[in-house]
Amino acid sequence: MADLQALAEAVINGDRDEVARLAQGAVDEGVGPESIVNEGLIIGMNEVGRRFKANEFYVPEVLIAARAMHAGMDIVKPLLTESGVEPRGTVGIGTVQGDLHDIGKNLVAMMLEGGGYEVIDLEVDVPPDAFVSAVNEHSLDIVALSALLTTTMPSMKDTIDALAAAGVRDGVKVMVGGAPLTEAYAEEIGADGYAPDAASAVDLAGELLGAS
Ligand code: B1M
Repeated sequence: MADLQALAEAVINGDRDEVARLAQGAVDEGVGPESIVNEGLIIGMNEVGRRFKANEFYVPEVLIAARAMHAGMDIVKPLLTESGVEPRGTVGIGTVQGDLHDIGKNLVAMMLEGGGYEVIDLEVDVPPDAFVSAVNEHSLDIVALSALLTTTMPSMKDTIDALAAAGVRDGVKVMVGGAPLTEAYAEEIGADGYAPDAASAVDLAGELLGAS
């Protein structure tokens, strides 16, 4: 019988080989890909997020765990597509113009993927117009903006303004995050939501799209 708790623990321990072995074992036993993601990989990453928030884990452990989670996702992803499980939504994520920090953004992207969203990663130093193009090209449900510098936070507002100027603001939700951000700043620039960390970002995406 597939042990999804052990899979979650292997993610927490950052044991990439064990994650791959257990995920493949679960697939071979006929466990559905959604269960493998929701009851194994995500449970593990949620705990990693909790430990990071509580200063029990630091960045290297988080990245090693995220890499391990990806080893599981690599096995499960093709099956999710095959089984016709609809993504919960499409998210375009990027670090805003002028900002090259991508560790947190990558964690958020991975957690959203693990949470069942299709994620279009626009990478770093993304100008407002590139977010607008992505909304049109990929029919995004959510635009997710990350910033780590106080000097690049205004680029989030520029991006929201560019979405409005292009006439696409009403059709997408905008979520923002990054170490220097606050809920108050998110409100001030007209974002739809702010998440302080990667685990909360998944919850927020669900709330913004009206899912449970
Ligand atoms: Co830079 N850097 N950095 N840096 N760097 C900071 C951010 C800084 C606080 C360091 C300091 O001075 N104490 C400071 C910013 C000061 C400020 O603006 N107030 C700073 C500076 C000044 C700079 C440079 C200007 C330095 C220089 O060249 N003089 C320069 C800028 C380059 C540029 O971007 N144009 C620079 C460069 C770099 C490196 C390239 C060396 C490297 C980045 C490598 C990379 O990302 N590939 C780097 C790093 C690593 C850091 C620190 C040390 C760590 C950032 C990090 O990855 N944290 C950082 C100091 C610190 O934070 N202790 C610092 C771990 C990561 C998991 O957390 O990114 O916060 P974080 O993401 C979290 C949440 O914020 C949230 O979820 C994540 C996971 O829980 N989150 C979201 C993030 N995005 C989200 C989006 C969401 C929701 C949640 O929804 C869309």
